[in-house]
Amino acid sequence: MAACKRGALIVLEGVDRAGKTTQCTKLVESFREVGRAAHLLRFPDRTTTIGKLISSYLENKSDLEDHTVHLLFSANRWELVPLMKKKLEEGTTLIIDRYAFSGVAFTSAKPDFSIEWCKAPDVGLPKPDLVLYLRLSPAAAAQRGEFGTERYETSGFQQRVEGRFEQLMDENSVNWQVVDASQSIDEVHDNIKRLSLSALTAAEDRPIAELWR
Ligand code: ADP
Ligand code: 2DT
Repeated sequence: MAACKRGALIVLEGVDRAGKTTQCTKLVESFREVGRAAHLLRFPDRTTTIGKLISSYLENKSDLEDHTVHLLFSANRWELVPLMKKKLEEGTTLIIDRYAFSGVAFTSAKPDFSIEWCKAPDVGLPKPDLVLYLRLSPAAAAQRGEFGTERYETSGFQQRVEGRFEQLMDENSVNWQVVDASQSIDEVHDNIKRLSLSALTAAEDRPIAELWR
């Protein structure tokens, strides 16, 4: 009997209001419409014990030392790895709203944090088969509404984060695809859907790889 084909691990990254959440939801629906199992995850997952500590920090209800919160964001991914592997091996594609790349981009945008230090705790996580970077200028993002009130939601910090994402994308060990997020929701979706279905075809007969290793 032929072994069951695995699902693909697809990550959406980008700055605030680039459309990640909108597109993740639409992508899961599209996979299901073509008969492929798909499941949506987001990081941070604020529902776990670790996720609640992170959520309180992001809402400015508590303070955490910068290295400590970075490691908590990473731990919040590691705690989901058994579930992620199980779903992928069952043939379910995972669509993930933010992953380790947000972890590195946000912490390394703080003073005195190197990209190298920031990557270390996430080395060995399940490696995405595709990372879609929704690129949007700060001016276009501003037209989509005001910043919220959470930590990191200021234009100066978001600009530094954007610079870090651009640096991370120079690495060719990760399958980055840049999508112009200034197009209409349907146009962005059509691009993302095409890239994602072809990533699934390429991934389904291959083992799950390890990130940054
Ligand atoms: P993110 O998860 O990246 O912060 P969201 O998906 O929550 O972004 O979208 C932020 C806001 O922008 C929402 O009000 C959403 O309806 C709107 N939006 C998303 N994509 C587009 C688009 N392509 N064009 C115009 N508005 C968009
Ligand atoms: P949203 O829930 O609105 O996406 O905001 N972040 C995220 C980090 O600093 N490190 C991480 O590892 C991850 C996944 C990005 C979550 C905020 O938390 C930041 C914005």
